[in-house]
Amino acid sequence: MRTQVAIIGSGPAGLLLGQLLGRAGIDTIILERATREHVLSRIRAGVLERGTVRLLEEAGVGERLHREGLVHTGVELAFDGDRLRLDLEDLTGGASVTVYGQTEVTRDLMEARERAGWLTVFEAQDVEIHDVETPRPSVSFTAQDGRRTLACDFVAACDGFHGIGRRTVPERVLRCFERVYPFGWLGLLTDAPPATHELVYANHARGFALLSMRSPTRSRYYVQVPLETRVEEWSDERFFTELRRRLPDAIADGLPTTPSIEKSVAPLRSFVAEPMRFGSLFLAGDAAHIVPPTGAKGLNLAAGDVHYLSNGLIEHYRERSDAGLDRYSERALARVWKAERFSWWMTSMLHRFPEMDAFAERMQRAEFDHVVSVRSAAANVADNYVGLPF
Ligand code: FAS
Ligand code: PHB
Repeated sequence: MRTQVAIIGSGPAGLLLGQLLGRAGIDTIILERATREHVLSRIRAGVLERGTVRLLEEAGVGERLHREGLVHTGVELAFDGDRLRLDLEDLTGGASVTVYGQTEVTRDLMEARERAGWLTVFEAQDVEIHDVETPRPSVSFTAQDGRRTLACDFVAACDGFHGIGRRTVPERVLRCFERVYPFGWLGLLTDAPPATHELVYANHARGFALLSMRSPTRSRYYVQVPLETRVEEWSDERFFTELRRRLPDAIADGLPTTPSIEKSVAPLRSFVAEPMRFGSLFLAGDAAHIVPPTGAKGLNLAAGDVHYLSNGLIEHYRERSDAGLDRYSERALARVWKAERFSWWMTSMLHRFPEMDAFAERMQRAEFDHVVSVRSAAANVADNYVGLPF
C-alpha cells in the first residue's frame, strides 16, 4: 500500500485534514483503530469557533452545519447568583460561536470522505510508525486480512491523547507540560429544550455547572464532580437536583427534568507536548495537547493545527516548498499555549478547588467582578472565547 499522507485517527483532526488535503488533490489514507459506529457514538465538544466554521466550509461540509447549527452572539457567566451576559458580537466587533456537536462534525466529515471515495481503514490494530527520520517513512498495522505496511511521504498523528503518534517521538526530543485538575465533569445529554437560549457557565460554592445544548430540542448539562466519581452513583434525579442548586433561581426554576440519553464523567487536564513535528511525523489535535473543556477549545485547537498542517503539506506538493512544514510546530504551539492559558484561567475562575482558602475565594470573585466592570477585561474573554485568529 502507498499514499502521500498517512493519517492516524478518524476523529475531527484526522477527518478534517483528510478532507482539506483530498480537495487539494493530495492522496491520504486514514487508519482508525475503532469501528465507524464507535467513532460516531462519541459525545464530546459542542461549541465551534468562527475559524473552525470557516475551515469546515473550506472542507465542503458547511451545509448541515449552517442549517442546523445555532449561532450564539452571547454567553453568560454566573457567580453565586450574580449573572453577566458577555455580548460576544459587541465585544469582538461582530464575531460569534456556533453550537453544533462534535458528533455531527465527525459525521459530516466522515460522510464527505466516503462520498469522495477516499480510504479509511477502520479497526486497524497495532499501528506502528516507522522511519520518520528517513525519506521513506511508513506505517504498519493489522487489518482483517493480516499485517499490512503503508508507505508514505508524511505521517499525521491525529490519534488523540492515548494514541501512538506522540509515543513515537523519542524521549530525548519530546518535552511535555501537564496540569491535572482535582475534579472532573459529569455530563448529561437529554432530549428537552435548553433551559437557556445561550450557554451559562456557573461558579457556585457547591461547584461548577454548565448549561449547554445540541439543538432547540436537545440539552447538554455538566456539573463538577470529585475525580473518583462513578456515573452509576448519579441518578438523573440526583443530577438535576444538584444542577439546580448551582444555578441562579431564575434559571433553576425553568430547568426541565427529562430522562438522560447519555451520562459520562470526563477528567480535566491541561497538557502540551513539544515539538509537534519529528522528521516526517506531525502531531495534530489531542495527540499533542489537551485543554480542560471550560474554554470550549479542544476541538477548535485541533482545527487550528489542521489549518497550519494542511497549508504546509499543500505548499510542499504544489510549490515544492517546506517553509510551512518547517514552521508548523512553532505556529501551532503559539496558538495552543494561548488557548491553554484561557482554558486554565476559565477553569481556575469557575471551579471549586479542594482546600480553597478565603483569599482564593475572593480572588475568584475579583476575577468575575473585573470582567463585569472593565470592558477591556470582558473583551479579552470574548476574544478568546470566539477564537483567536489562525
Ligand atoms: P480524538 O481523540 O477525537 O480522535 C482520535 C482518533 O484516533 C479516535 O477516533 C481514536 O479511536 C483514534 N486512535 C487513537 N489511537 C489510535 C491508534 N493507535 N491507531 C489508530 N487510531 C487510533 N472539547 C471541547 O472543546 N469541548 C468539550 O466539551 C469536550 N468534551 C470532551 C469529553 C471527552 C470525554 C473527551 C475525551 C474529550 C472532550 N473534548 C472536548 C475534547 C475533544 O473534543 C477533542 O479536543 C477532540 O476530540 C480532538 O479531536 P482529535 O484530535 O481528532 O482526537
Ligand atoms: C458542550 O456543549 O459539550 C460544551 C460547551 C462548552 C464547553 C464545554 C462543553 O466549554
